[in-house]
Amino acid sequence: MREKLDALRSSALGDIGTASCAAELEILRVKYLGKKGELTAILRQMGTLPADERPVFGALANSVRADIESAVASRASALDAEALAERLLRERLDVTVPGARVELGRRHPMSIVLDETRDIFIGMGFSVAEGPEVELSLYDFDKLNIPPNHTVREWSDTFYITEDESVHLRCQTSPVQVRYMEAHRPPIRIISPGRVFRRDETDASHSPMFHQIEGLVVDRGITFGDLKGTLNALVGRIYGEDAKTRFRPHHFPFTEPSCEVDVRCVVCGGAGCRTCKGEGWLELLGAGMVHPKVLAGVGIDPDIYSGFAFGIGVERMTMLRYNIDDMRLLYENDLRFLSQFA
Ligand code: 2NM
Repeated sequence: MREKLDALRSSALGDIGTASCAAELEILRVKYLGKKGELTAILRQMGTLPADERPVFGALANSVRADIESAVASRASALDAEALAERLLRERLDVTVPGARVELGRRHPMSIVLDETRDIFIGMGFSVAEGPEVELSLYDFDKLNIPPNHTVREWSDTFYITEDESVHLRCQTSPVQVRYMEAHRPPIRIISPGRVFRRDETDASHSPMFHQIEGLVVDRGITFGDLKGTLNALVGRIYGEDAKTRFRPHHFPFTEPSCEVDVRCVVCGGAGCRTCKGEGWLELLGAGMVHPKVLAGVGIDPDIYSGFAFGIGVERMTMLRYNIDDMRLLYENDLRFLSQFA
């Protein structure tokens, strides 16, 4: 019996010491200490011993049990420690690896020019008005003193919303100003930025959709001098205080008198080059004193009030500002182009 117990102890301790995982260890524990295990089997034979030998073997059996139990416990904690060490190694994080860079977007060059222009006019006391892109020809033409058969009505061709041609995509943002004048009494100082649509083929300087900023001032005693002062202030802020302007007589149905405003060529300084086609001047915008018929049409008495208005192409202003030679660049969303503007 003693030999059996000693052999059991040494084989159990050997097996347990090399158990490679918790599951294997549990199988060994059951094998040696379980109800149907080897130690139990030996203890069952105790009954065959003489009564005086039983306590000695009982004590020995208990110490074998205790040794196996403590071997199981220490192997279990050794396996836990190994598993933890292995997991820490596997899940190790290198906190010094640089993070993924988040690319910041930037403003489109037209947004830069538009934001700046908006700030300049807000600084002069203007507010910003907006209106629908789908417009009545009543507001885009009739109330602007553009008669039924005027050629500029062809701008709206192919952009009709209704077959009778009374609703179309607006050709200018002037209808916003007409609507504003109908809803507000002078003094009026607004700009109306927005998308406009015209029957034009796409090329380096045309697009069937482009952007305008129109402006309108109506009050008692507004003169052409106010128009010149306001537009010179704008040009000075956008193109530099040494930029020169030229006001040329022109015709618009909705203003009288009307003019076009040129800025001295930003590329050659007036000497004549490819950009200004040898002229020394670049056409920038159209303007004029609001026609008395337009004022009367919105219920503002032209004998008491006068006003000036102007219209600028945002694409054109942006191209002159940054010396961009093809308008299509502004629509293509090519980051090699767009990332050049701060
Ligand atoms: C331009 C040129 C000149 C203009 C006129 C008006 C209104 F509504 F007051 F009659 N709004 N915008 C105007 C005047 C627009 O664009 C080249």
